[in-house]
Amino acid sequence: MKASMKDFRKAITERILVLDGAMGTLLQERGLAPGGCPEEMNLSAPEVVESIHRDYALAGADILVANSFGGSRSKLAHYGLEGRVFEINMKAVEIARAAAGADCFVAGSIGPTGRFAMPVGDADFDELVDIFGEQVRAFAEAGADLLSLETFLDIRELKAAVVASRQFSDLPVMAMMTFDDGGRSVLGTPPEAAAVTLDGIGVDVIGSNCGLGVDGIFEVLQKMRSVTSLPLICQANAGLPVLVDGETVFPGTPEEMTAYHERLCDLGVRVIGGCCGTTPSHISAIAKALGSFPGTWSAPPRKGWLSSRSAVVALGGGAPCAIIGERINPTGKKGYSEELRQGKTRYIRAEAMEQIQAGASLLDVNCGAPGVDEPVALESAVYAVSGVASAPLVLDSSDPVALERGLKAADGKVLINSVSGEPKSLEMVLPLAKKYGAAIIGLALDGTGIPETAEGRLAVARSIVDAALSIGIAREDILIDCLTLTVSAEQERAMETLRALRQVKAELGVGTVLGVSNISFGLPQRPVLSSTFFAMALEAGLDAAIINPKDERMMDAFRSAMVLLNKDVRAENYIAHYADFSAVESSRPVKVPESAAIRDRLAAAIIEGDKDGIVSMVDQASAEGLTPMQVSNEGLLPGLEEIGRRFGANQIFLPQVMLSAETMHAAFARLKESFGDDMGPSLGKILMATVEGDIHDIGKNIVCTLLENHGFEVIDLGKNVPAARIVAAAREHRVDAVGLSALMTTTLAQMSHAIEELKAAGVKVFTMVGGAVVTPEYAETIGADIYARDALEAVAKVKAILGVAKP
Ligand code: THG
Repeated sequence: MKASMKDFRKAITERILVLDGAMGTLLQERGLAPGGCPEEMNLSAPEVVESIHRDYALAGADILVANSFGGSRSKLAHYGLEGRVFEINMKAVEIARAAAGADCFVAGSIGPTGRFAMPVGDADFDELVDIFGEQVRAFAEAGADLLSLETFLDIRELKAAVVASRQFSDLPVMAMMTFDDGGRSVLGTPPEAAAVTLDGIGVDVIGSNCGLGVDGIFEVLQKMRSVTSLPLICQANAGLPVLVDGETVFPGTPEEMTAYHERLCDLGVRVIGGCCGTTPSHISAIAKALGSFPGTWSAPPRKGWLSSRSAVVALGGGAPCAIIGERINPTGKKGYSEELRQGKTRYIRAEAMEQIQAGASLLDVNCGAPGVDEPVALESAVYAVSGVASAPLVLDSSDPVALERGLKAADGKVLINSVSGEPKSLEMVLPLAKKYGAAIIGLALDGTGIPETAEGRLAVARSIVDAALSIGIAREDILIDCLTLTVSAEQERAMETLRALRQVKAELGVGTVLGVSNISFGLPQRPVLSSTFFAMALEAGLDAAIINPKDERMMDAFRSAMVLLNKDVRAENYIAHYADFSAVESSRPVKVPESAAIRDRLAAAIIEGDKDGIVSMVDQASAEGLTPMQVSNEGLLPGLEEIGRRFGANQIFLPQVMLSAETMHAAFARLKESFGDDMGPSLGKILMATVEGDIHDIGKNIVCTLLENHGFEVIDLGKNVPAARIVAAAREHRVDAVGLSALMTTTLAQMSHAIEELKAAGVKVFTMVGGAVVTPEYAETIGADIYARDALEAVAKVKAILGVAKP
């Protein structure tokens, strides 16, 4: 093997490399017959191929891609050339090398085989690895510097190509998929899922080629960046093809290709080339434009993810706990065991769908039962589940042979469940995770069983983590199971599991998983106990839970804990699940189109809580000549009134009200920026305070926000405010009303005291009271003018009493 002097892996850390442009179209211009085999020209017309490489090298390319894209056995077979795979691919590298000189890298190019992988087609994973392996061996033998896997539509075929690249060489690998303008590959994979899968399997550079212009590829790469810290590659077409006089023309000019360079560089794109329709003049423009860009880039921190063909799920690193559906498991399920023995998958498919419906984000697949050929069963189970559910998979087996079959059948990045601390398990299972790009669950037990103490389990966990790291499995791809024991048998050890969990997270910095329901084995009403243990484990920081998602008690505990642990932002999932959903659905506005009147769009933005979108809408309204008063009264306020109506009808809840209020705030801030003091008069001045002795001010703050958003000027004295200060401030600021809040029965008296003091001092203002323990009767007793049940009622009643209800 001729090793190159240059190091591609190092080079991409130092500068952005230019890759060449299209090969096929130039070959046609220079003599390739219509319908001819492009790779055959490596043998019959090497000087033509070399001339194209030379033109790209002269244009400034750092990487020349060998003419081997269709050089696989299965592609060459169309031309009767399947016997010459080695020769054609070696020659491809040699020709490029001749043109490359000392400065350019040479990449062996691999494209799809043109066959479909099982179960859709008849290509077996091993067969695909074998086909790609022939090309890889030829490239390595001929001294290529790296491999370029391009234009893949099937993520699993691309995985096979990566496995072959690793198995038959140690060359750096760039892996690219092609996406259409709907944002997925033809076979259904979005950029995020492609990126997670390829990141997992350990390639050097990921990205996209073909299919889209540079604007489209930029969007694809942005999505990839949201889930990966790897360097990226961009190989766009020269725009989208158009038909001119019956011929396909790529209209993109060299200048258009470079318009995205700055954004690409910021994103961590380290290789930029061209695909269909690009020529040496495009590459020359790219090289010139890149000359002025900074060379270095620091990768963002890596995060834990799993993927399927069509979706990704975050794992660990602060993400909400992943729910792993446990029901595809023959334990205690006679029907499923029987189906496994008969090779049927009806139960599997039904449970896959039902568990997703119930809220599972991952699916555990376990096929181990007496009389079952586990490797065969696991493969067909993976195909069956992948066919009906988009959730990433958890392969539940301790048999390495079964695991490997499952790993070959899976489309995305799976979680292996599990490896233990026993040397034999580590030796057999960890290399599988590395080879097929899977994450792993490590069980905190070894040959001597489950250690009694948390410290003992931590020690086993540490040995698993060390072994995994040492063969190149990333820390984010390791979860440790501290093992749930049955509380009925060993009651004193339940808390030991949670103690171990906290230690593993703190000391090893890896994620954690538990088979939660084991805890309640042998006791009545198991879900009662299991769900409480689950809540405790979530508080301890559990990252993934193997549970029955169809058990409502378990999911109740989960959804509640996610709110309390501040992982369910604004309680959105909780509300979506538990609010009267039919009412919410029916009250949702028909989506307001872009073309709608700006007043309606402003209202809709308030209702939706579109904080980001509202600023430009306010600008548009101003540009259309609306005064701040009109923007507020005819756009924003009707939106807020609708929110109030829905809140009153229990169709939405406080988090959404607050989001709408924040949206309102953003709109007002923008109006103030543009109009300064020309905002029009305020509706009135309101003094707000939480009374002395009381330090609860959430409710009072919400009232302040909403009053402001409705056009009042608010003076907020804060919490724990003595009556004397309230009186002084009311007099000083000449306010129209004073709002007082108290949350505790013990501070109610202070409310009464403040109102008495205001009266005694002769300050003529309306008074309003509210807070959890305040009742309308109490308000009347102490002589308050307004009792408000909640913030929206406060606004409405203040407006009414000041006579500013509807301008
Ligand atoms: N850790 C890890 N993996 C695991 C476990 C673990 N995998 C298997 C198991 N434990 C988690 N999965 C299950 C699956 C089913 C049941 C419990 C855990 C179960 N089955 C009922 C029974 O046994 O009676 C059947 C009742 C039913 O129909 O649901 O409870 O700890 N890493």
